[in-house]
Amino acid sequence: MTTLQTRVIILVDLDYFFAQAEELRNPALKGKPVVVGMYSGRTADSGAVSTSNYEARKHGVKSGIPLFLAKKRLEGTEAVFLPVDYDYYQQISDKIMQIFREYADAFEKVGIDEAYLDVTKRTGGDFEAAKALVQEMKRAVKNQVGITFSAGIAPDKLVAKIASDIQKPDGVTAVLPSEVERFLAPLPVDKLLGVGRKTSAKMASLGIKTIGDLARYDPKRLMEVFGKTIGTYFHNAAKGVDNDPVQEAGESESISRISTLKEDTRNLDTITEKTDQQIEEIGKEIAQRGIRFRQVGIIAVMTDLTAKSRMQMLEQPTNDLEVLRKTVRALFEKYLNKSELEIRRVGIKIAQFTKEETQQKQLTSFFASK
Ligand code: TTP
Ligand code: MG
Repeated sequence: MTTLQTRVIILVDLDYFFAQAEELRNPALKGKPVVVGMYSGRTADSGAVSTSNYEARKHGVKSGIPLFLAKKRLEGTEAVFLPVDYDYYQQISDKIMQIFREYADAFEKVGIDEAYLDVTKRTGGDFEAAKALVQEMKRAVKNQVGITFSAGIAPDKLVAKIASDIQKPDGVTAVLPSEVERFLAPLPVDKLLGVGRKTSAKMASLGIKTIGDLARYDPKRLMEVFGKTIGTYFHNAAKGVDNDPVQEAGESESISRISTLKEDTRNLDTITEKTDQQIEEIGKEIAQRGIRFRQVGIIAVMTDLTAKSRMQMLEQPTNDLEVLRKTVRALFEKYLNKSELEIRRVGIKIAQFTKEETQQKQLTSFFASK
């Protein structure tokens, strides 16, 4: 019998990120309301709040409200207003994401301040171990960068994301597989990705207010109302079912090169002379695209035209071509020991890319971001 292993997924979300980053470089801001604004430039106060710290939120100042309104609500306080400094936040984010990556079997960044970690393997599927891991990550990020974050731990991405919002800032909320439906049931439907104002109004007209209402609603009827794809998604989502893997954007792609040798050979130097040329080309492409790779493969087409491939996973994503050269050589060496035939064509393939900037994926881009 095959039993599907329950996954352990963590969603990490940096607390009041832009504002916290500002507090980090200027600790004198701490304790005062801090508002980071996107100034449109038309008049001194036109524009909107990007984010605010928790002091400012006490006064009703939050993401999206107009700056003039924020000013009004914070009148008479020591509030500090700052313009968005995206490059600086990006630097802080990069450092933190690098730390998070080390704690994950699989890692997926979904925005400047958010990422999913699949920690199933390293926790042995144990949620207590995952909680301890989050505490360790919190200490590492606090000590090495000076920023706090909140986390949700759950059997899938959908529930982890909702859980991460429950205790903020600096919180952790774990939802065990057996607790998923009970956890979701009382929450309003608009907590689900893809349920915006229009959809929740539509659902309300069907008598669906909470995620529990949605879970109990006839799935056939949902499909009639919202279409098959989205109706099915809503039904599964309400039950907390989400099989989307944690996967870095672009991870499914690969880059490969293959070419014919001057003569059929079993000579390792002749072979690597060819693959070195291929590596040079591939090197240009990955530099251009700003990607790192974790998987290295070789391809050998033998004199009898059978094709063989061998693959190796590196410890960490890299863009180091010397590592690629060594790995390719080692793979061919090992392969030649196993095979009698001469090789006619050789190739290499790299995959499992990680990219510096992220694209929002599938569902996240399918539905306008919430
Ligand atoms: P969020 O994680 O939504 O918000 P936050 O990190 O500021 O606060 P929380 O503690 O609740 O997680 O967004 C991350 C960053 O994205 C945020 O710091 C600023 C930016 N942002 C905007 O520029 N405009 C917006 O409308 C929102 C919601 C966020
Ligand atoms: Mg955040």
